[in-house]
Amino acid sequence: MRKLHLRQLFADDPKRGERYTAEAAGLYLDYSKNRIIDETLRLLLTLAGDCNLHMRIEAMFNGEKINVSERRSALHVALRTPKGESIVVNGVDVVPQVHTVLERMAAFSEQIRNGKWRGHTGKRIRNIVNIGLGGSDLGPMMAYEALRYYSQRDLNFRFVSNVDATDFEEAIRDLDPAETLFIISSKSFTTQETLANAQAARDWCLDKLDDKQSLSRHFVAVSSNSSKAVKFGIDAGNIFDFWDWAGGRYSMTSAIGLSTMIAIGPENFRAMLAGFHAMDQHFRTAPLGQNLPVLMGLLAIWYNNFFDAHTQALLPYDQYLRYFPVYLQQLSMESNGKQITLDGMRAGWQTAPIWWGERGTNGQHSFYQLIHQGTRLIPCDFIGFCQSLNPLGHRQDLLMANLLAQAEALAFGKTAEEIRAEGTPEWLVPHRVLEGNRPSNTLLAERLTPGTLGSLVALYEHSVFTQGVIWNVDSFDQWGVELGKTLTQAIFPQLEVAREPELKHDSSTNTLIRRYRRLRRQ
Ligand code: G6Q
Repeated sequence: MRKLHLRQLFADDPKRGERYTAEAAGLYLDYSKNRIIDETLRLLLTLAGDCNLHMRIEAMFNGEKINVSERRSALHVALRTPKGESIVVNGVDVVPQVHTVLERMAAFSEQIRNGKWRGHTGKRIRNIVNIGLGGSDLGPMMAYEALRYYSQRDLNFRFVSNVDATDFEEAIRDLDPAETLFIISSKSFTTQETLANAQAARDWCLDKLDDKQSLSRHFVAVSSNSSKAVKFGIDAGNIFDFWDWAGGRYSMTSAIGLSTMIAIGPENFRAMLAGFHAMDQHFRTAPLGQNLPVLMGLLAIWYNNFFDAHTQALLPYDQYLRYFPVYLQQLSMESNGKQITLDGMRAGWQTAPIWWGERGTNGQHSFYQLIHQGTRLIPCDFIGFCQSLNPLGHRQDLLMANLLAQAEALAFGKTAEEIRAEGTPEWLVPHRVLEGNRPSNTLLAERLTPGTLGSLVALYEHSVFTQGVIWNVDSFDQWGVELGKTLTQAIFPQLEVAREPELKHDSSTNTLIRRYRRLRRQ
């Protein structure tokens, strides 16, 4: 396959661009510009079979404890399961719990949206600030931006995540606390950065509103640790629950999506859940060879493990999807950035590549050069829509022409003969050659709606899961982030203490700490 060129594959089979396609839940996938033939697909599907992908999908949907290292289910699919269906975990049907919380979220969102919920001084809430980090930030931030078109425009949304105080200060600089609602989003309610920002928000409100009672009108929490939230000072009636079987990076359809629901309204939020659910059902029931997440997952394996590709580019041609690559980065890299298999052995193969990306056409004028002519193979996912939410003359056609042209140029390139035929001087010919054969998927949908966003996110969730199954890793834990947190706790007091306690780190860390202390004092 290494020697076969996409030019040849397309010449050999005029129907290739129609054959290598699949469609589900409002998404059309063209995977014909991949370096595969029928035999490749057959072998990849056999690999999926050998790894028991079907059984693992069922295990996930049935609430089995597939998060082995944390002994938990990974049941994000329950968060979008329609009322009346049932998923039992530890003897409890979780679907009614999910809907109870969704209904509470809907009632609260409506009150904020229609102005019935007032701030402490009687003013209407105009600003919603979500404070959270990682899975409690990226999903809400991405979804708000993606669905901004559907948002209530007299409400103003901000997302604060960084422990760098600048994030908080810049977010609240122009806000009036009397008109501001803080959503403290933290599953554990122990995340240091989130608590620091929540504390800053509390102090800011108390400073301006000068009454402890005011907090109950300006603070709500989303957490599975309500006792910690109450201890912090959140009114027990202002806490929206979620569960240990909903992992952080898979939680945007839980109460972590409260800011999204306030922005777009309960009806649109439900449409988003329906989009997720449609893709969930497709993943569970479609034959593997026509299954979008499975196909995309297997293609990712193909390049990662057989072509030694190190990265995967995500290229949405829609301004509203500007944070989609950042969101997917966590989804994939935190899920599958592992080297120990489910049996506790070291994986003898590469696992997750680096995911990165940018909106088209911005990326084109930045890093596409490397994808076209660099020495590395970078598989690309192009994502585009047939209708613009903001139609302006021929701009959508122009945008989509760019997407289609890039995928075409990557696949087919331009040969030396073609360049010579244009009268290019011989010395310039090699510089202008684009060898092509650079693979891509194209995902096309009619229009960016809440439902489309739901199916798009679910597509990637399940593609990531498929890859994790093949690599035989636990896609739902994240132990790698722990050590840094522990060391931060150790170093933090060493930076502050004036008498400079003895440092017992390595010579690099010690020297950096001493330098920081010196300059910090000045
Ligand atoms: C995601 C991770 C992680 C988590 C954050 C925030 O899967 O678990 O990104 O979401 O560390 O955690 P809390 O919601 O507990 O504050």
